[in-house]
Amino acid sequence: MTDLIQQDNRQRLKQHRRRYEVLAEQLEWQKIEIEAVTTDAEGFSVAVPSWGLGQGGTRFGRFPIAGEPRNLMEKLHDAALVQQLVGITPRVSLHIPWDRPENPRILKKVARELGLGFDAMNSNTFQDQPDQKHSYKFGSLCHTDKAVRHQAIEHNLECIEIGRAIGSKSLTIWLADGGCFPGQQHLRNALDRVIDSLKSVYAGLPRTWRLFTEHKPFEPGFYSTVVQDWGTSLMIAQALGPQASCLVDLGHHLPNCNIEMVVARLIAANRLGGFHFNDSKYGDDDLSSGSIKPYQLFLVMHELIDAVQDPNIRKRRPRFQPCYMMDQSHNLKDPIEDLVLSSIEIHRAHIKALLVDREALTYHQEGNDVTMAEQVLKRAYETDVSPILDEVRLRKGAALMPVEVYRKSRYREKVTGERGIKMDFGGGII
Ligand code: PSV
Ligand code: MN
Repeated sequence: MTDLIQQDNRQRLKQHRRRYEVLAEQLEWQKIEIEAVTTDAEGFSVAVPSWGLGQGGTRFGRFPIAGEPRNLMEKLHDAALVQQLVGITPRVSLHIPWDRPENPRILKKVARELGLGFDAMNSNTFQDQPDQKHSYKFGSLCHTDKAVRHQAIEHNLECIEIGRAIGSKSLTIWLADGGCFPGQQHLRNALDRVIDSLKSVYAGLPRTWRLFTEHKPFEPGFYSTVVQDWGTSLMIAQALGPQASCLVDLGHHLPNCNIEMVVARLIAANRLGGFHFNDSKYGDDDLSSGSIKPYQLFLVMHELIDAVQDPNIRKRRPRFQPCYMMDQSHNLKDPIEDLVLSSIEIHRAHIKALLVDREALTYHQEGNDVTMAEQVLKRAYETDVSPILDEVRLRKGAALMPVEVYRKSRYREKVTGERGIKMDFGGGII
């Protein structure tokens, strides 16, 4: 792959250099030094979800493609390929038990050889497993039965154990716990039980680790969800302690929610822990990042960069750096292509947010000049930063045209011989 990338890059280099120079000149007029932006952009990375490497499905069905990864090792190989192509996805986020490794130490070694590390661990108490003693049908950490809660706590502790062995530093907990009908659950007591259970998980957290709670307003509970919004997620983090914070999945909001406001509030409360990037049009949460609301993605990034550059935030949290992860699992696109392009869209929003003239923005905000303030944001958003994105990939030895190179490599066709086709047409997320 490396040879193919270099060969393809060579053919495009001249044109890229020209485009980069034109943008450099354009930014110079705005008193922005392109090299400073590119250097900053080189520090960007986003984790790949292991479950996004397989063909996703909807709850109505799945359309398998040939050559899907059959196990964790094959998923790692695909993740390494994504990283080779884009250079900004050096970590994978694992989901247990889907990705339970036979030998975590060997897994860590293989990953290192492939140039990969591990991001947050994800626990799964939203499905029953064949060897499981108690069912999660009526909840896990919130369950009325102590034995079920205990089983869910133990599962989360096991995720931490595996994570420690492979070099992860955080645990993300998303709970499907909730109800489908009014009266099914005592709304306050269910939350009390979740907080109580989470205290036991938190007690098992290594000192250098972080625990993220991920809210979601509905699905699979269609009437109520125990951790339904950022307010509840914040209550939990505050009840647990300083190592707990909130994870924002961009698809987990009710329609028209102002997500950048949620982000700003969580930053203000010092509890923004991380992101699951994806996009959403209606009630879905698996569309490719930046495919539906790219301006929203930019505004979210603007809040993040604003916080990173704010000396007051830095005083409180010198290393303010929420974890960036993708969480999408597409049912139509080739997952590798989807992850490649999505990581680039998130990076694009990040770079555009770096271009915001924050001094001018503050000036116009203080003077209540609505038009000019908005224009500052729009100017950054409307700048075509593709040459910077390309330059970062070039400097990292990745591809100027990643999807084209991937298709040229015929990777999917090549692995199909070995992997075959997973004849799973069932509904579900994976
Ligand atoms: C739930 O919809 C979610 O966003 C959580 O992050 C899960 O871990 C993931 O999706 C599973 O697909
Ligand atoms: Mn998620």
